[in-house]
Amino acid sequence: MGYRIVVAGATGNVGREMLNILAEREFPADEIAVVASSRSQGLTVDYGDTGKQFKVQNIEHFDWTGWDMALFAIGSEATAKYAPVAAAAGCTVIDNSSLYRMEPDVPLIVPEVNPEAIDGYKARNIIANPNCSTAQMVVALKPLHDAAKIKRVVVSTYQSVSGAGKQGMDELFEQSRNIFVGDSAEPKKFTKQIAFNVIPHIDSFLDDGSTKEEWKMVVETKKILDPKIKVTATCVRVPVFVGHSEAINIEFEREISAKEAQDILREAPGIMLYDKREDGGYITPIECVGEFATFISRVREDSTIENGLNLWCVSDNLRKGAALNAVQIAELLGRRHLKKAD
Ligand code: 11C
Repeated sequence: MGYRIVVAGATGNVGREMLNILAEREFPADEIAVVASSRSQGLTVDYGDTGKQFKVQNIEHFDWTGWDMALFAIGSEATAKYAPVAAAAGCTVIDNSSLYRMEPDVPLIVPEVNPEAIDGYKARNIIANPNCSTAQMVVALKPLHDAAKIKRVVVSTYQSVSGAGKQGMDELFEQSRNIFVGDSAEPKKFTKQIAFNVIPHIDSFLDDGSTKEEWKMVVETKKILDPKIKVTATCVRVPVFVGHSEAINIEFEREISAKEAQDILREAPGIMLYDKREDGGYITPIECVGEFATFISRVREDSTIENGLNLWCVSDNLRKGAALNAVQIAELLGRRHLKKAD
C-alpha cells in the first residue's frame, strides 16, 4: 500500500522535476494527482520517462480530502491561498515557496541536515523546503560543523538563470542568440543583460543594502543548521542555465586540515567529493545537471584566518535546491510519520 500524492505546479521547472524525481526514485505512490492554475488545466505532463502521463487538474476545484501529501511549487501567492486548505483537509503540504520558511511552527527541512525537526510538522501540517542556494550549502556545512564547529561562513554564489524560472532561461537563450545576430539584448526578467555578463543582484533589495536572496542564506542556514553560525553572503546571477555554484569560506572553532575535511566530506550523506588538484579536477555546473548529489571540490586551508577552509560547492538547483529535497522530505515524512502497511 502506497501514498496518494499531489504535485501542485507541475507545469513549471520545479514541478516537472518533482514528477521526474518521484518516478526516478520509485516513490511508493498508489495515486498521483497533478494540479495547476486554470491556465494549465487539461495539459498533460510526463511521469519521468516511465511513459505514463497525467492530465493537469484545476487547483481551484481540487478536493484535497484523502490525499496524504502535496508537493507545492506554485509560488508564494498561490501557496498562501491553497496550502492552508490542503493542510486543513489532512493533506500534508511540502512547500517550495519562501512563504512559510521562517514561521517558527513550520519545520524547514534538509533531510541530510535536520531530519528530526520534521516532527514539528503537525502544528500546521506544513513543511517548508529551503531556498536552493541554502540547501546545497547546508549539506556541505553539516558534516564539517559536526566535526569542528563552524563560527562564520562567507559565501559568494554563482546562480543559474533557472532559479528565476522558465522566463529566466528563455531570456538567457534569446539574448545570447540575439547578440550573435546583431539584434537587441534588452533585459526583461533580469535587471541587466545576463548573456555574457554577471549580475550581483537576486531578489529585492533590503534596507541594509543586502538582497533578499542573501538574507535567506543567512536566516535559513541558522534555522536549519545552527542559530549561532554567522553567515554573510553575496548572491550573483550568472549566464548558466542549470546548476548553482558557491565559493564558501568557513571559519571553525577548532583546527581542521583540508585532508581531514576531505575525508569527512567523502563519507557524508548527499555529497560527492571530486577534488583532484589538477586541470579539470573539480565539478562545474554543467556536470551537476540531473544529478542528486551536491558536489564539493577545491577544499583547501585558508591561512589568512585561524582555522579556516575554502571550498567550491555545486548542485542542480532544480533538484537538491528544490524538487529532490521536497521528494526527500516526502520520503522522510513517510518513514517517520505516515507509515503505510506493506
Ligand atoms: C534564484 N534561489 O536562484 C532563487 C530561486 O526562495 O525559493 C528560489 C527562490 C526561493 O533565483
